[in-house]
Amino acid sequence: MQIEKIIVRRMKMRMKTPFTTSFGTMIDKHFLLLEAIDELGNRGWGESVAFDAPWYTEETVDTNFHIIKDFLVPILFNCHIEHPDDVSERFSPIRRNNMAKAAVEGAIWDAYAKRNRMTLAEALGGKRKRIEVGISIGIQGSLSDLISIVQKYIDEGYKRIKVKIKPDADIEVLKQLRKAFPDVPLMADANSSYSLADAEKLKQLDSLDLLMIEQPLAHDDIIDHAKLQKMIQTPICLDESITSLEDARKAIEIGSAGVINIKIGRVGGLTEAKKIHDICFEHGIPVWCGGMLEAGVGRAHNIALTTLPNFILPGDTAGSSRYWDQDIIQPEVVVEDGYISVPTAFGIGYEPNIEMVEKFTTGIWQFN
Ligand code: OSB
Ligand code: MG
Repeated sequence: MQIEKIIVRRMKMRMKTPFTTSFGTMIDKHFLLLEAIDELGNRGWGESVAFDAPWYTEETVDTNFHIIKDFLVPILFNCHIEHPDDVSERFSPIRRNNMAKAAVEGAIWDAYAKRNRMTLAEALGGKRKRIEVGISIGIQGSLSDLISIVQKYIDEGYKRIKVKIKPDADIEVLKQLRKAFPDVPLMADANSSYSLADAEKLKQLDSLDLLMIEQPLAHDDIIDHAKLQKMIQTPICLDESITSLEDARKAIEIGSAGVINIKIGRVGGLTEAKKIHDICFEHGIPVWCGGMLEAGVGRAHNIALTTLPNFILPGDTAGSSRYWDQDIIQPEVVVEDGYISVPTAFGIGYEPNIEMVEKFTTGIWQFN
């Protein structure tokens, strides 16, 4: 396979409701949408998950654009690709910039699957026909707002509730939530807002029967997480800290995590995501697919990845209607009774809705 053309669009979509984490609030979602076209005319789609500011990782929409335009596209145009696994190999001389790499690699995986007349899930080796879905809920203004939002998503069928916490909105909120929903599978995501000095406070989580606590400590730490895991019963799930197979291997070896959240963008693409899935499987560490407030193309990639066998916990792969009045794919991603049916059309399995894509495009560049 030879990639002959790459189209990059800068997108801006208004979210249905703002999303608040321990870092701040997001109102509009800015991202890059990519198309990779091969010598036979197969078109693959990819979505960069970097945000417009570097608060989750160091990448942004604009750093992704720079890395794609000036480094990744030239590499691609100079190589023949037998299999999408070759792409991460070719990109390996470029340090980090994982979200930029993943966006390009994702478009190539889609083109490769279409070219070989299979679904992206099949191309990855996934077997599941439907996937279980949870929901991630941002920090709310009041406890009663939070409770009614949780109720709404339980009524929609979501299989697991994740809430964001931060040091001045944590244990008491979770206690009240547990009281209101005694049996619901519940977890909390701290997005790195604590340190080991908070261990005594975090121990209080153990009485709340949480599925896990996600990324309580620093975004680049695995050592303190291992120390904390020895002090608390609640399984620690790593998100920000795992950016590669090597990170996962080391974290498993020292006991930093009982669970790993895999995000395709954070780890540099589907090939690396699959490797992390596999090493976790070998070591009995369950994984689930995280989310980055994706539009439909990114969502489709997450769904395909989640068909692999060790994705045994519901992911943050909510339906299109979670964030969008209208998504950029058709059909939209629908959640029914807490499940998404894996699409059966070739490649990512959803068609970009060109009218919507154009509506949300703020810039377009073509490389060939
Ligand atoms: O930490 O998982 C996270 C959103 C933005 C940045 C980081 C995270 C999240 C979410 C939402 O939790 C996941 C989603 O619904 O896409
Ligand atoms: Mg997280």
